[in-house]
Amino acid sequence: MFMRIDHIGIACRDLEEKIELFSRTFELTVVAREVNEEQGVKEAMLHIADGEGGGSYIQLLEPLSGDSPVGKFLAKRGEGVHHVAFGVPDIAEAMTTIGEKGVRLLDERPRHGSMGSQIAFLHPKDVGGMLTELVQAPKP
Ligand code: MC0
Repeated sequence: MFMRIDHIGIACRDLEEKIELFSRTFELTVVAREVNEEQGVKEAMLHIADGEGGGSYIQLLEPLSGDSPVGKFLAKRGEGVHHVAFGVPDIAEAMTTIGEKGVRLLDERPRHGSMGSQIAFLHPKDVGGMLTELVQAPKP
């Protein structure tokens, strides 16, 4: 199964402040902004590089409410790395293959993600404490 790093998701209390910090520090550019009500986040994607199968990004995430996944994470752990997202060519196939290895899927079917992608999460307790996301980029 071919995988690449699609993005690293960072939990933030103030999205605009962290966009300014990451843009200034690493000279990255915001290429997309979105409010994803289903996931309970307001987010920005900062482009790092392009590679085989798609780009790689830093994803900054501000929660829409305290009881959303990122809101609960901030209350418990504070700001920082929230998840790592692997890009896969076929998300349904990746979910089946990984699920058969005994890793719990947090989504029964792919959901809507950043920039038109399809996404699904794996339970952090089954992946060494790392909340893991699978991403299938939209077809060009
Ligand atoms: C919770 N845990 C984590 C974690 N969040 N471990 C590592 N990284 C994280 N981000 C740990 C907790 O500390 C706890 O461990 C255990 O997992 C269960 O957590 P909980 O607090 O009891 O349960 P919940 O209700 O907070 O659920 C956690 C869970 C949830 C990961 C299942 O957040 C979830 O379903 N997340 C997937 C969706 C998501 O995160 N959406 C936001 C990004 P202990 O040892 O204390 O028991 S949306 C996104 O990123 C989209 C827009 C995109 O990329 O396109």
